Amino acid sequence: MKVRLYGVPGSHPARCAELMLRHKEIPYTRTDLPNMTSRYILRLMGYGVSTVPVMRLDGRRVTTTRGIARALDAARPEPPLFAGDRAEIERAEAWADDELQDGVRQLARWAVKHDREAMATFVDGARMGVPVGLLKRALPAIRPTVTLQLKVGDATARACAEAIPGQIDRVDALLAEGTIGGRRPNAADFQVATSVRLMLTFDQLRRPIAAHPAGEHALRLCPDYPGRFRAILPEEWIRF
Ligand SMILES: N[C@@H](CCC(=O)N[C@@H](CS)C(=O)NCC(=O)O)C(=O)O
Repeated sequence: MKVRLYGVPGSHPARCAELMLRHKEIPYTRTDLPNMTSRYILRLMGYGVSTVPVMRLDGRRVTTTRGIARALDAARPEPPLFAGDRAEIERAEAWADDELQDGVRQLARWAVKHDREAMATFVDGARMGVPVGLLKRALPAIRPTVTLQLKVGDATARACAEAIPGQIDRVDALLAEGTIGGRRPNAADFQVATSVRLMLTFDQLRRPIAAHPAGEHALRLCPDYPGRFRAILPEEWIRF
């Protein structure tokens, strides 16, 4: 099986796809496209979507984390990504994909604008065809172009931050009822864990989230993840 995965540096859904590939023990190569311009490149590559992850699987184009989960299960059924109550797993996966993933993405986009140091921390491990050290040296020139496209306002970011404690409670509930957190992780496990893992890159959220089963689950499934946001969130946005 020949797999090439495309992401962008720091992308939590791209990490979700990577974790599913590793879970299936499918060798792959990863390429990172530049953040905030990836959508134009994807169009030129013929993927017909504007978001990563996308994947080339034995010559076939596969898009989105949910599409990738199903394509991987079809290509290599063991270990399955939907073992057990498939409807419950798909419900949790859809919630995590639609709500959890995007809320923390919006907050991270706002935070990149407000923490000048953050961008450099998220390129650690990036596979863009240039050494990471060189990439970091180029960031002062690249940063203004990228941040210009980060259009998340304070009201949106605040709503996303305020939603996090409720989302963590919901992840705890999914763990308690056994939809996720079983012996063999499923597609919802990877979808949930990578979004919670991105939350854990915020200095102000790390400790309260790590105290929850949701935090322990994210760190267990996704121990290595780049990036750090310093204490740039207004305290009144943090509702733990
Ligand atoms: N929910 C989808 C979309 C993922 C998504 O939005 N990815 C972001 C990176 S984290 C992206 O590619 N954004 C590019 C853009 O919006 O231009 C999935 O899981 O595949």
